[in-house]
Amino acid sequence: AAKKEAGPFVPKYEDYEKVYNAVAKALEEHDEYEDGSYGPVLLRLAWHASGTYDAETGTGGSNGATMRFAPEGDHGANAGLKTARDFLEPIKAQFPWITYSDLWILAGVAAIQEMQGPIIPYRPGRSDRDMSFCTPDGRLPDASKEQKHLRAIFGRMGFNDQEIVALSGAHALGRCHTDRSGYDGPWTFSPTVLTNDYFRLLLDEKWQWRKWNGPKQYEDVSTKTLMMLPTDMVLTKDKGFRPWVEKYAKDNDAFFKDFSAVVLRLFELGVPFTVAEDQRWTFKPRVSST
Ligand code: CCH
Repeated sequence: AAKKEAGPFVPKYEDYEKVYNAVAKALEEHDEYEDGSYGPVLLRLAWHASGTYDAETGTGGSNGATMRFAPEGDHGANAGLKTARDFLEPIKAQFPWITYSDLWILAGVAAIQEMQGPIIPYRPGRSDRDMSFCTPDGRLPDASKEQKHLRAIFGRMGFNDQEIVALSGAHALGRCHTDRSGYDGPWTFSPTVLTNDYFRLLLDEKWQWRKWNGPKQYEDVSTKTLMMLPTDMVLTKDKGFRPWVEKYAKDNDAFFKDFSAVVLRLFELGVPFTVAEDQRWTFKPRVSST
């Protein structure tokens, strides 16, 4: 009988699950970073990889992982994301069959879930592309701008007002860094746990312009330890945005449900999947939520 040839390696659910678990374990082990987790910066990497999508031309999005290359890696909006890419290098080395594009998004899913957020269904299918696929600068939002800009940037990806507000709830996580964006400080008191606190604080705290040498940002009047960007505050001022801020501030379950749905869409923009929509996978969080 002819010797059976080993065909090309076709990764299955169990293989991606191993990668998920490796990211989750690395998050747990490297609690020395900043507020105690690489989760926020990993989520930002997945968002900036995806948020370059342009629905009209079908360019950008998470397929390609073109942020590996200059010029895209050097775009101002991507300052500091090398930290997240470097964090994932050992995992890429351990599982060389996964593409950077699928890995960055899987790491974003793991970051959300391991920071006690909702389950984000996932499917693979992204391929890495060369630097000729780098997107032009200016596709990601500018924090100093107003509602017109937000609607132009997110509208280009295909998102409406409700989805813009739900996505912005990610700012419950992480912080701004003066050496990255120029802004400074966290939005909430628990920047490594996903909650609807961003919306609650937006409405419940009094905010004033911070007096400092940096770019224009808000600080909370009572503790002066939290911050909001001009684009964050716009969500409470605009008639189309505000009702959603109020809804999510009152209802964490509604926020989690809508956040999961919109992040799933964000992470899939522009990806030519061969796996059907009803074949998405979910991975079990390593952390137990409270
Ligand atoms: Fe954001 N974000 N973001 N953001 N963001 C920053 C940090 C994080 C804007 C600006 C900034 C989303 C939408 C917007 C995260 C997730 C999301 C920073 C500080 C700026 C500035 C960067 C620094 O200095 O390190 C603007 C403007 C918008 C839209 O209007 C969306 C959407 C998401 C995800 C769904 C996360 C997480 C962070 C924290 C990163 C960290 O390193 O802690």
